[in-house]
Amino acid sequence: MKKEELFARIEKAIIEGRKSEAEDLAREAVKAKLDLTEVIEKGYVPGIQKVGDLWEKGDYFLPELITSAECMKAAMAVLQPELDKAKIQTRSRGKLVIGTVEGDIHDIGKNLVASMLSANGFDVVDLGADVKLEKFIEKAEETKADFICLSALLTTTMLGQKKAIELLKQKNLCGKFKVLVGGAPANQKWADEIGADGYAENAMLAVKMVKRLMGA
Ligand code: B12
Repeated sequence: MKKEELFARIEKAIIEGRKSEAEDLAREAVKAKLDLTEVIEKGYVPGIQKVGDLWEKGDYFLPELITSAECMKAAMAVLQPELDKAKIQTRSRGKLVIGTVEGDIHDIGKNLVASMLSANGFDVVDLGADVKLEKFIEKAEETKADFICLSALLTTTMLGQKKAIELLKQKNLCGKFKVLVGGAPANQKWADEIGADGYAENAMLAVKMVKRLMGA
């Protein structure tokens, strides 16, 4: 099967919520030794984005959304160990604590950012979703992280990104950790407004930005 055909089938499997097919296609990509980053960016991500569009148009409802999200997770479970194996660097390029802020259970995008950073040689401590702001800071201190990465998908929860930076200031920890923000409602203007060190629109750009900030 041609690469483009595989990407199109992956996208369709995510949109139509066919979990075993989404997993099988991930296995096929691994077997064909394709660049898995490209497979994710050109197959899986466009799939879940189209699901979002369908939901916004009112063509999809919550059950479809959940099914597609599960397909995405199942496929990532196949791809993640392979991405880990492909890590070229053995010495860590830096450590990051990442999670979705409290009140927010969206974790697909955050997981992609974590996967890509990990595949690019960074040490990633993934705290999951709906994470208390204090916990980000505690873990960053405990693990001596370089970055705190805050994901938020809701306009309400993105305020947690601002609060986390305020909390760091209160604790006199500003400057100790670089804070990165992301998620659909965030943008560069928001990042500047709240005093974040960086913002990236997607997982690939997040890797680029972290590398730049680490001087790597
Ligand atoms: C899938 C989905 C769900 C799934 C989540 C499953 C999961 N495990 O994540 C389910 C069905 C559970 C869900 C629930 C809800 N959802 Co929802 N959901 C979505 C949907 C369709 C796609 C999100 C997604 O996964 N996108 C794909 C990933 C790849 O993109 P991404 O998340 O943006 O991440 C990329 C970048 O943003 C960036 N990034 C992400 N995080 C970070 C972090 C850092 C540090 C950096 C640098 C970069 C970065 O890189 C990522 C990869 O490229 C969006 C619609 C949309 N268009 O976004 C709505 C959406 C986010 N949901 C929405 C809503 C309202 C809800 C609910 C409140 C619905 C309800 N009434 O119950 C609940 C939320 C409950 C809660 N407390 O969190 C709204 C938010 C509206 C708003 N402006 O606040 C949206 C925008 C839909 C809409 N238009 O109404 N949802």
